[in-house]
Amino acid sequence: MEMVVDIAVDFEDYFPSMVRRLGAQGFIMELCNGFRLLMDVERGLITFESLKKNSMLLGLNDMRDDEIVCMLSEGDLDGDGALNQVEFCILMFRLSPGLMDNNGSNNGGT
Ligand SMILES: [Ca+2]
Repeated sequence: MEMVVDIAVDFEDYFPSMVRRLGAQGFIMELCNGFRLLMDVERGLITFESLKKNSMLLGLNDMRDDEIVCMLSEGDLDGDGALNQVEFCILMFRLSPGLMDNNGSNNGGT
């Protein structure tokens, strides 16, 4: 749990600014893009191997093996040991406490 919080600290800086820039819907699309970057292409799931291999793409290259295991077990809701797209998005939101609190008032305007 503490390790997950560690990872979340990085995301916390990053995600709220993304939400402000993209809006909630755009942010979810970014999450889906992130999922595709991290997933095992053949299985369509994020596995330990795919996460380890692809995490560098997202600048998470200092993630340790035990942090990856921790993140997977934290996000895995159906117990298959891997993250599907829904599980990944839910995990990302859970890792960003308060993220959606300021949603709705920043549409950018034209
Ligand atoms: Ca799962």
